Amino acid sequence: MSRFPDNFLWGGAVSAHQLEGAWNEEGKGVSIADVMTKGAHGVPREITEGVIEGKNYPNHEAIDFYHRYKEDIQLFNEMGFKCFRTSIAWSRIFPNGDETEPSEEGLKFYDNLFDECLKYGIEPVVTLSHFEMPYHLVTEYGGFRNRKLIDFFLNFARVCFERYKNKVKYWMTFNEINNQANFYNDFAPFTNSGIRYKEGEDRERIMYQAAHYELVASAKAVTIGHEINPDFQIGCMIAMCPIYPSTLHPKNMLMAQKAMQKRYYFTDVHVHGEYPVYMTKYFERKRFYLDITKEDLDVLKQGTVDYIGFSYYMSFAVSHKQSNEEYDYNETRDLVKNEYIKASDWGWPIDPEGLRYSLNWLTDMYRLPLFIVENGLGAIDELGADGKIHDDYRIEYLRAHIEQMARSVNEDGVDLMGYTPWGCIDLVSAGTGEMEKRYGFIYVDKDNEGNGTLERYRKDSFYWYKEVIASNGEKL
Ligand code: P53
Repeated sequence: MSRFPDNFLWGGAVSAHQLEGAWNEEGKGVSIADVMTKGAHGVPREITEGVIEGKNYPNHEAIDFYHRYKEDIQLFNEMGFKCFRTSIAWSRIFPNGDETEPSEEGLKFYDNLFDECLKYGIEPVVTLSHFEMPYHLVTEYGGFRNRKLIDFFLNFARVCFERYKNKVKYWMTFNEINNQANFYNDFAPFTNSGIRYKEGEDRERIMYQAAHYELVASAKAVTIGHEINPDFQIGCMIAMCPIYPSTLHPKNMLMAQKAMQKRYYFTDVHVHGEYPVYMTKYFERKRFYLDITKEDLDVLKQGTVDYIGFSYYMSFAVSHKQSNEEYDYNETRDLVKNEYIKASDWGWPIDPEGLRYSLNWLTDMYRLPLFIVENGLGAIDELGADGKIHDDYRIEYLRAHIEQMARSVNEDGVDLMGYTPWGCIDLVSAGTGEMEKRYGFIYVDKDNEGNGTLERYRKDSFYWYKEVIASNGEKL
């Protein structure tokens, strides 16, 4: 007996800005990903004021998927992909973000891309906003600080839904919308919301306001999408890192619960169409007088999602600090190392059971179908002289996670739609901008400095994953 449903969506995931390149071709505007330089583990990417000559912007060329997508999709087909998750670069469709008419060249590219997938029976799974809003919306409007962004996003969403309504069925609105719960870090507010903080600003209040506008934009997009095609399946997208208590001390248990609320209330709004009461209480206590209108609350109620898409890479652990009587969560301050599990070379804890825990937790909380739209191991790979890449560590990581997925489905009854491991072809890391933090089944010959032939090679994991798909998860 098969361990996954017959129609299980095996595939792989990427985002436009991390692989397409062609950053200024055929009318594309500058996006927020185009002004981020290369960093490294422990070295943040610099966010520059516009594109500055002489800096290393790895997303400008990325892996040149824009010109090589046919060859790459053929390789995905060779692995037997049932689906392919990518995003639509907002700045190809609306170069500045505030135009009224979309760019036909941009739309045409995604027509060709989706047609190429459908030719092989590969179902496109599309994220609308994946860390790549037009940069003009940052400089001119302050990103999602500004309510006007709701309408700009909706113009974009409407155009995509109309244009691809017969090609794309599975959609997601905002990628990892809850990353910005880590608002002390500059990366997440910028990539999620196009926010650059100024000295002395109340980072947290600004983040909650931006997230509110995004949640409204998302809900409205769900409603519009369902009007355009009632068969659309439109999901949210959450970065799922379950938060464990550091010890058995009840204060740590309570701290873990409060931390989970701060990272996952986003899901409550997406799924239930309203703010959980702990958040309204929190806003009151903090005196965050947010711009949340009666009409917004109706919009949220109307546009609840069809499924929960989420990424899973790791779990977190949290410890309560004596001084924190209110049990407020500060992701930069409160996370601690979990001594029971190992971490990747980039310090990401590796915790396969945490995936089963997450699948059960999300099911208990929300009772919706779940879709694991990212999972994987970022690692250094060695290209051998024989053109082979022996990435057994990656196989081991994925095998352990798929094993937990199978148990969740078969023993726990979790309703799981599919699995799309991240960076199915090597691409630019979002967090560090490195090429050499690789996730792929397909190796791309390019290094951190941008040197290489861009040639593609099948890794050992390529052949392994092909067998996993062919056996519907039996042969791990
Ligand atoms: P990279 C942080 C924590 C969890 C997921 O990440 C994250 C991040 C941001 O770095 O991002 C997601 O490339 C994201 C992808 C990203 C992938 O995880 O930093 O949706 O765009 O590439 C892996 O190793």
